[in-house]
Amino acid sequence: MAHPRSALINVMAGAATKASRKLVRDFGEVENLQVSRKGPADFVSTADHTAEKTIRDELAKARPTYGFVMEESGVVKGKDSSNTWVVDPLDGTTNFLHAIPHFAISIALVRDGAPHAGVVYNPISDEMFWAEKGQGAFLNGRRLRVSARANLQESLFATGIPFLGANKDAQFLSRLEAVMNQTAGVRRFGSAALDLAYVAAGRYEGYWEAGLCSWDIAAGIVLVREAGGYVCDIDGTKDMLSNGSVIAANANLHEPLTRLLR
Ligand code: 2AM
Ligand code: CA
Ligand code: CA
Ligand code: CA
Repeated sequence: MAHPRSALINVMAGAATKASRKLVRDFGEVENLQVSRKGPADFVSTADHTAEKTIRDELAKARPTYGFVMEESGVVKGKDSSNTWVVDPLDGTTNFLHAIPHFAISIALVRDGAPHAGVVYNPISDEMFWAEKGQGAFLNGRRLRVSARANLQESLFATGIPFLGANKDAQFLSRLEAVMNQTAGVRRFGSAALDLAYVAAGRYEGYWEAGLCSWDIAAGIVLVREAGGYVCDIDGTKDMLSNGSVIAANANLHEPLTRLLR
């Protein structure tokens, strides 16, 4: 039986679903979208902006006092300073613009500075991942657990490859080499939010990436933790949301992966 969603998750999942309808219609129709650049290879389209506006309107309607941190429109302070929505309306824009069906909407609620609830929705596969602190993690109503694998040699990992103009991760190649030489494989699918959701679902044993932003990871962090996994930052400096580097893995492999990466 599908696990029921809380009122909070209903608000978040409802906003993601509503925004996804136009994204799905625009998917594969790049010629109808206006695309611009925020950096040399950092593209944004009218689809990103439209999705963000829908999400913002839906969330504000349901929780008028909460603030926002949004990738495209920035920070909007709320009356309630302890609750902030952290929104990436389209994670995987490069995939979206290349008609690759691997992208997601990521919505998190950050409460008193810590990720409290997260929704990551891939509208093409119709996979709705959600989690709330203390309540577990779910995929379309089925409870999620991280994988139980304990050997690096049998395990599959994901990362993000820095792109033209990205925040430089000077150690990327040495970290990749360390992991690829010890494991069954490394994948790079291009959506940080889905990478974390896949760790929560036990598809990857782990994932790491540096140079990210809070909206890429806030929702996925809740998913991984509520599925029984661990998440920390790569450097050990604690605040992942502002630092933008993550190591996420199942409970068995988090420490071995961290050792390979540091
Ligand atoms: P975005 O699609 O929301 O911009 C990690 O790889 C993150 O980097 C992705 O989640 C993606 O989020 C962002 N990113 C921005 N430009 C990118 C590019 N050219 N290639 C890959 N990822 C990119
Ligand atoms: Ca972007
Ligand atoms: Ca993103
Ligand atoms: Ca985005």
